[in-house]
Amino acid sequence: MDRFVVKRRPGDAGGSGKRPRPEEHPPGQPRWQEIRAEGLSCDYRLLFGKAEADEILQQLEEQVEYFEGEMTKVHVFGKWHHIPRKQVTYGDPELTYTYSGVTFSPKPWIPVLNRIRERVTSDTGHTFNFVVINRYKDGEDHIGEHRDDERELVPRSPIASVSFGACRDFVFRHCASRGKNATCRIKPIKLQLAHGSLLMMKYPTNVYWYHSLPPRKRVLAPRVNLTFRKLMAIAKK
Ligand SMILES: O=C(O)CCC(=O)C(=O)O
Repeated sequence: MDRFVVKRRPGDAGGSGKRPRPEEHPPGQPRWQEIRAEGLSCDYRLLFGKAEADEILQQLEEQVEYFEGEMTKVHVFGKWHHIPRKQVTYGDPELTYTYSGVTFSPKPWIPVLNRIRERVTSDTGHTFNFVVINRYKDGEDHIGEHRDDERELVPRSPIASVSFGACRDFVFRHCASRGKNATCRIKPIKLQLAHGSLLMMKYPTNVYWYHSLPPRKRVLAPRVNLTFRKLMAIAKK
């Protein structure tokens, strides 16, 4: 079994303590950290310097309008639950996204989201037509283990996850190593997603690995995460 491999310099992004910002990268050093394990392929980097990330977070806090009412519930194992965070989707008008029993229609793109989306595209070469935004008011807010494997996703397209605000743990768990019926013991992979960072989750990560953002009681500051996706328009039933 391949072990988790991160190609990075000691003390580089994702850990605690002082992290170098993108503009501080010495020439010749790779800007991307490659995260590899069996069936997992992700790349991580700081995308925005601190000043720009601060400015974008402020704009997101002022301009993003989160879902309310029925749209804040999900249907899991036959029961409706309030999600322990705020959520909203923005994107191209003809698209919808069905997640945990609820179909989400996107709000129209706003300039701050286009700014982030364009930066991701210019940095990675990938285009996106939809974004799911999650806001965690503090460390009590979280998202449970899941895979992003909805049928609307363009097959094999990557998901670009951009984070602002509090640095939070992000955990990958292999599907064969979950719960009582685990058939093997592949170690979970824990990352820390920093302010202004980009995590590219590439094929086949979401086939084999679940991910979550667990509660962290000691985190007091808010965090906003945007997962940019490439969706296909699905005919309505
Ligand atoms: O907040 C995060 O980093 C994770 C978000 C997530 O898992 C999702 O949008 O599917």
